[in-house]
Amino acid sequence: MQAAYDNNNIFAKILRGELPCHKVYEDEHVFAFLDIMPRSPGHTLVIPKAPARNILDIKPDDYAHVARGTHKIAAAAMKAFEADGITVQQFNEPAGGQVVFHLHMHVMPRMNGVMLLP
Ligand code: DGP
Repeated sequence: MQAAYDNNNIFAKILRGELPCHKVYEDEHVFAFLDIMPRSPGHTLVIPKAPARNILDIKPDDYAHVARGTHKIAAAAMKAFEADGITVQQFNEPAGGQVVFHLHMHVMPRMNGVMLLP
């Protein structure tokens, strides 16, 4: 069984305005900001405002908002960075590569010839 949602995770603190971030987008349901360790120019994280540890925890309706937000950010990032493509990535639980336990979608613009950083 997976752990319960922790209200003190870093992204919950960013949502509450307790920690700074570079905000990219916000609406009623989602919040987007630049990743502090970017793996590509414009690497953005899209998170639900609803408390959800990861995809295994989120309600379908809340996940639909995340999908909509990710779709919007991907299209905007393609334009803003004149990208040739976009990588969307998401990790769940430590075994799945998750480090911060508030669901987040990585949106990484890709330019031909520019490698994703590790
Ligand atoms: P993961 O849970 O594996 O998807 O990795 C968490 C990502 O969150 C990683 O790319 C770095 C980013 N990150 C961690 N702490 C902060 C922070 O305080 N601010 C921002 N903007 N990004 C963070």
